[in-house]
Amino acid sequence: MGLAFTKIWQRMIGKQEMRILMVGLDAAGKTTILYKLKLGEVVTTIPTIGFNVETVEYKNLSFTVWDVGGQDKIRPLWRHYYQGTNGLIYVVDSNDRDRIEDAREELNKMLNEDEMRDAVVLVFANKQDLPNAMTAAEVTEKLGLHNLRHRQWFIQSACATTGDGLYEGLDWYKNLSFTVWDVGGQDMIRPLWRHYYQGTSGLIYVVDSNDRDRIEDAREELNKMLNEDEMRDAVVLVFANKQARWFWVLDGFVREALLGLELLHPHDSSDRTCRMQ
Ligand SMILES: Nc1nc2c(ncn2[C@@H]2O[C@H](COP(=O)(O)OP(=O)(O)OP(=O)(O)O)[C@@H](O)[C@H]2O)c(=O)[nH]1
Ligand SMILES: [Mg+2]
Repeated sequence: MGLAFTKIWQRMIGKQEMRILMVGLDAAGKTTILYKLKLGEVVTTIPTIGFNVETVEYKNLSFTVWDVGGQDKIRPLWRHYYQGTNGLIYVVDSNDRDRIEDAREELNKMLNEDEMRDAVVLVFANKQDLPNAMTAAEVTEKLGLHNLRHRQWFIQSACATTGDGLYEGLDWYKNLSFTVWDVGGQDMIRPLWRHYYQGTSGLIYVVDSNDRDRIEDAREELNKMLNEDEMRDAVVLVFANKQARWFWVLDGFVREALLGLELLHPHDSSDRTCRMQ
C-alpha cells in the first residue's frame, strides 16, 4: 500500500524535490561527496567554514544539498539549516574510531530537535577504502541507529573519492514510505487543519468535482492553507474527485474555479510544485 501510494504520488508530482542537510564531523568527507555527486569529480577541499549548496538531479529526484562545515566550533551553526529539511545525510569517517562517540552525540543532539522531527536520515559510512575502516554494521552499532524510534533511516557504506555507494544511498529515497493524515473536512472541523501543518511535505487536496456550490469554499480554504508559513514548502496534489467518464469536461471547470493551478505558479512567489489529477 505504502509503496503503491509512493508510486502514484511520484507520478503525480513528477520530479520529487528534497531539501537535504548534509552534516557530520569535520573531515568526514561531506564536501568531497557533494562535488562527486554534482560534478562526478574529486575536488580538492579545504575545511568548510560556512556551507556549500548544490542541486543534484538523480533519476526522478532533485536534491538541494546543503553541505555545512563540521568543525566543532562551527557545529552550533547547524541548527540554522534545520528548517524545511526533509532529509539529513550524516557523513561518518569510518576510519576515525577515536571520534565515533562524538559523531553519535552530535547526531542524537540534532535528531532531538523539534525541527528535525520528520527528517529521514541517510548515513554514509564513508572512507571504506581505508584499511582500518569500520564496517557499516559497526558504524550502525556505534551510532546507536537501531535505537532510533519513529525515524526512517538507512546506512550505506561509501567511498567518496571513488564514488562507490553514493548513488546507492540516494536510491534509498525512492523507497521511503508516506504517512498520510486524513483530516475531517466539515466546516466546524476545518480550523483544526492547522494543527497538522507542521512537518508536512505534501498536501493532497481532494475536491468533489460535482459540488459546484462549494467550489468557491474549496478555493478559499486551499488558499488560506497555502498562505500559512508552515506550508511554505509543501508540494500540492489536487484530486478532482468523483469524476465519472461523462464528467471529464468538469475537470477544466474545477481547475479554473480552484486556482488554475498552473497559474498559481507564476503568481505565487514561492516555487511550489503543483499537479492536478
Ligand atoms: N581515503 C579517503 N579519503 C576521503 C574520502 N572522502 C573524503 N576524503 C578525504 O578526506 C578529507 C576531508 O574531506 P572533506 O570533504 O573536505 O571533509 P568535510 O566533511 O567536508 O570536512 P569539513 O568541511 O571540515 O566539515 C579530504 O582530504 C578528502 O580527500 C574517502 O572516501 N576516502
Ligand atoms: Mg567541507
